[in-house]
Amino acid sequence: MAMEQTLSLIKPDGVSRGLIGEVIGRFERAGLGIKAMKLLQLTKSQAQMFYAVHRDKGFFDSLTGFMSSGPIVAMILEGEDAIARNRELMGATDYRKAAPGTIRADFARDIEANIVHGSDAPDTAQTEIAFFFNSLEKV
Ligand code: IDP
Ligand code: MG
Repeated sequence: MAMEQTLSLIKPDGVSRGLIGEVIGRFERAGLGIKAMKLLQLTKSQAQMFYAVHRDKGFFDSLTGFMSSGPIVAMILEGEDAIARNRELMGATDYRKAAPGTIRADFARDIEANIVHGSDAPDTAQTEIAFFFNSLEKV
């Protein structure tokens, strides 16, 4: 295990449904530290940049429309094995396959609007953190 940082997003559905505190509480109780945090709304083109890896997928236009449809919360989480532990707390992409007690199993009812994003590997964590935060915005 290594000390890691990862990017977490509470997606527009999580913010509009009043789940900011619920999601952050789960991270805090799991011992993940918050090293940066802000509320913002992506433009469609920023959402397209963030999700560029999915540009050839059939759901790309819908996904980036959804991700730019309202405010999101962006956070840097830090802890031992933070990337995998955040993904465990989130649950599988498809809420129907997410383990009981995970964020997506508990709250998502749509494969696209699934409450949270989390980086999936050290290299994507680094790129995604740099996409949202500059050095003055981190503790
Ligand atoms: P992840 O968020 O669990 O890492 P990815 O495969 O990276 O999942 O997909 C990014 C996001 O795209 C998902 O969180 C979800 O919002 C959306 N998405 C993934 N697969 C589908 C799909 O089959 N239909 C609609 N949206 C999808
Ligand atoms: Mg992903």
